[in-house]
Amino acid sequence: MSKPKVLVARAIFPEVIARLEQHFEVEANQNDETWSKTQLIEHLRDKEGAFTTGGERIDAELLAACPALKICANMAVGYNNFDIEAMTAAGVLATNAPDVLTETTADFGFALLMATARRITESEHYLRAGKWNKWSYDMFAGSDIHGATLGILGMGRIGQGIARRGAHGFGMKVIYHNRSRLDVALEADCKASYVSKEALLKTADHVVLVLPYSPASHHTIGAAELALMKPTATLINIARGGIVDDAALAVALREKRIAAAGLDVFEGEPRVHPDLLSVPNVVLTPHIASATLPTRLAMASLAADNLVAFFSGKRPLTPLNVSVLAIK
Ligand code: 8YV
Repeated sequence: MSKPKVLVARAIFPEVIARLEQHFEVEANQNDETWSKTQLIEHLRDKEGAFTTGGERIDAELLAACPALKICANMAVGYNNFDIEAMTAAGVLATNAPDVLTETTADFGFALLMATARRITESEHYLRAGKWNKWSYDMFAGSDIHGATLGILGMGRIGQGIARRGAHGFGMKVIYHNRSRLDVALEADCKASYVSKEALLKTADHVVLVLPYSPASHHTIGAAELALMKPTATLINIARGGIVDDAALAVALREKRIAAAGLDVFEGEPRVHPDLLSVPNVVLTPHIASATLPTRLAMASLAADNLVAFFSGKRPLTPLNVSVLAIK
């Protein structure tokens, strides 16, 4: 019997390709070519399965051009690259890669918070530029993490990981806002109190964004929300580009309406708003919150497991649109 054809849309671990080759006829983009949508469709047209990494848009137009497609396995917890409604209508299963990246991503969120609040990259640039001639009492004075109020917008698994680090490790007072309130036991575990979004923005010393992107969360933080924040506050975005209005944030940073920001994700990445590149009080990283090799391997392996399970007639581990499974 011939093996199902699967496309791996981006370069990934060779061992994961080797595993997929045991089960599938694999076309792998191991040269990591940048494909236009038309090129992606050309490569995917005859495939039954796709391994995507979060950057490939799977929508009605692509699905119509790829009638053999049955499953797209995303190597990412976020899946805003998937039009789930269109995939469900086309009978295409979507899977993501949750859990395996939670702690690594929470570590990074906390690292970015500390780098931002304590002005680590800004002061390093100063030192490297040879500008450090003498010590002064207020040189690169930042804001404290310990004992401060940490506001988390989006209290899923990663948000909870950041809350635990803040509350248990740094004695922070943790407040959060989420679509739904956590149950009492989880709130106690995270030592976190539920507040309105407005109260969170007004009272937090550090605001961390960890909510999923959807049209409803577009520009959750814009000029009006930035205006609610304390002038001494920091804003961290490890969620998705588009959740923050980057142009409005650059203005708020330049005018010191908030103290600093740390951004791992951007509107229209890998492009970065030029005004963000020219303000000093922002730490910028290229979407690396889940980037440790063991975690990236676990994410890729989970995406591969989903493909293998699906084509073996088993239930994939992390399906998103389960209704598709019922009609398969
Ligand atoms: C990924 C992420 O590295 O999992 C996610 O949602 O944002 C990152 O961990 C990125 O999406 C590329 O796969």
